[in-house]
Amino acid sequence: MTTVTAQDRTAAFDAAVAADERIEPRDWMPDAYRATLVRQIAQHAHSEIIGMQPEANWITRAPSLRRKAILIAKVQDEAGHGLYLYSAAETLGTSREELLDKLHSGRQKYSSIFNYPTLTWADVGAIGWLVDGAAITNQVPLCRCSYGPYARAMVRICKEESFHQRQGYESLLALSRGTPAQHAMAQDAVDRWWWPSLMMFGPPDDESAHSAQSMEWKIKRHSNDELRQRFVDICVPQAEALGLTLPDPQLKWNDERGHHDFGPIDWTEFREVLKGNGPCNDQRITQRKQAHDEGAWVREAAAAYATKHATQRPAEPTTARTAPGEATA
Ligand code: FAQ
Repeated sequence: MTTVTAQDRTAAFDAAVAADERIEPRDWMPDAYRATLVRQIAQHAHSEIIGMQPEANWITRAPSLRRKAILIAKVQDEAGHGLYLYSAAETLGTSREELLDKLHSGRQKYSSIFNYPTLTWADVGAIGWLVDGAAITNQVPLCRCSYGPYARAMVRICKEESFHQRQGYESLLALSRGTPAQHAMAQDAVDRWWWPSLMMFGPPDDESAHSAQSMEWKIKRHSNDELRQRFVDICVPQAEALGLTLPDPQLKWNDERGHHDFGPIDWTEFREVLKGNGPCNDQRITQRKQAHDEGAWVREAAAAYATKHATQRPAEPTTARTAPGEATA
């Protein structure tokens, strides 16, 4: 019998990643790869569920039944994304309870973007256009992530995010083409959400602690700055079509680079938000913990129901099931 050494396992893992094969839950993987995935997937899952709050703030005040129905569906989609992602993290041996506990106690992060307030209805459109737009730019490459369950979750999430982005764009377009007051409201929302959206991509490459290793493992396929640049290039013509201005006087096409140049990002603000000093950090976590506590009875009931059905599983039917009125063979 041949003995598989740690070296053999590492070599097999490296070869699979190099060949663009997927790593699956039962495959051996380095501890640091597992830890990086749990960190990123958890942060992503937390972002989806905390991200429900700023938009849900407008459900009761949506300007029409159609807008309300769309917004409810969108917020519900974000909850679903969180659940796919917690499930992906579970395949790495980390329970949802543990991750939620880390979120509630501040030991794990969620995206900086959700610490900003939604002050007007136009913010819902700006979130759809810019925040979902940034999310898609970042997440489409994650569909090719080396870890199978994360990559597969991302395929479905990206389809839904893409719809979210379009609804945000359409909503902003309606405002931009509306009355002068509506146009001004759309412009004000874009002015406030533009820079925080650029921060979603993470710190600049030379300050990104995890990028190099995550790219080597093919968890991340592009660096933070590459994706940020891609997003800026996508948004400029879309802003023109919307009739809105991006709040950056230094934004201009650079023929030599084949990209838009843009002004400096306020990384001090980013770091402050990450430290918990953003406009809504306390509110988001307080509300999240309250929702978790108030939902305890639902989790208990669901667990009791699952236990009951696991112990009282009905015997397999011995004959084929037939629809009413259908003749049995
Ligand atoms: N906010 O070394 P890097 C959405 C942290 S989903 C907070 O560059 P990495 C859908 C980072 O964790 C939005 N923290 O890190 C939606 C690390 O800290 P740590 C979320 C940030 O992982 C739309 C440290 O800084 N999307 O919007 C942020 O290689 C509308 C050093 O950074 C994802 O999570 C930030 N912006 O790259 C929902 C996508 N940036 O862990 C509702 C998946 C960085 O050492 C409504 N995640 N940090 O303590 C990723 O692609 C990556 O994790 C990055 C960061 C790109 C976010």
